Amino acid sequence: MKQLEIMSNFLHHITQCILFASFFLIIMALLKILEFPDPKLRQRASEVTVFDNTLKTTCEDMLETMYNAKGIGLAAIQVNIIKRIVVIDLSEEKNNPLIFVNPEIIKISVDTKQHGEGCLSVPGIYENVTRPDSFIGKYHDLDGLEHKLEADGLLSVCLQHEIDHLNGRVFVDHLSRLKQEKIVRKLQKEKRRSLAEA
Ligand code: GNR
Ligand code: NI
Repeated sequence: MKQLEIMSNFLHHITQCILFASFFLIIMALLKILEFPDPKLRQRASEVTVFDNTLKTTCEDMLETMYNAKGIGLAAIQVNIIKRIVVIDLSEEKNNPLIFVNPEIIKISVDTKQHGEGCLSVPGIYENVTRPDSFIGKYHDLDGLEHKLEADGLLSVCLQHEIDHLNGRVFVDHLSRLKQEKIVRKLQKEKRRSLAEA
């Protein structure tokens, strides 16, 4: 009898947990982030031509995924959506989501700048990358309207990093072969360690 009571209590708890979890699944979707050197990250993403509610939902899911992972930017290709969509939030309070559909660089500055970069698809790696200091570009918003853009500072760094993703490029491609090999080995070691723990 006592056993039956424990069992029923246990089932009650499990049911509550599932209800609780599904509540969150309804209001947000965390997407799985692909990790270097996954060949899926090497595809060229295709232009967005339809500006519908599916696109809006995709952007919301991407923002949730980016905030959850503590990133400042995310390209759709990183979550296995092969479309030219980028989300960014550079604000301290994480309350300024920016969405760039079909972002394009028109003109880069001659000046270059070195900046420390990390990537949600290359966890735990942080290296200096040299890129054009600023650029002029364009993008579409969620309604399909085209906007012009002059990016400098962190927005310039981050958008160039994201546009690289859309073209199948990852920030480690800008590093020396030796550094790239070291990074691959470090990530493999990290993966083996986490598999052994599980
Ligand atoms: O979270 C991120 N931080 C970051 C820091 C310096 C330069 C670029 C970035 S983007 C990165 C998130 C990411 O992987 N976007 O693709
Ligand atoms: Ni990245």
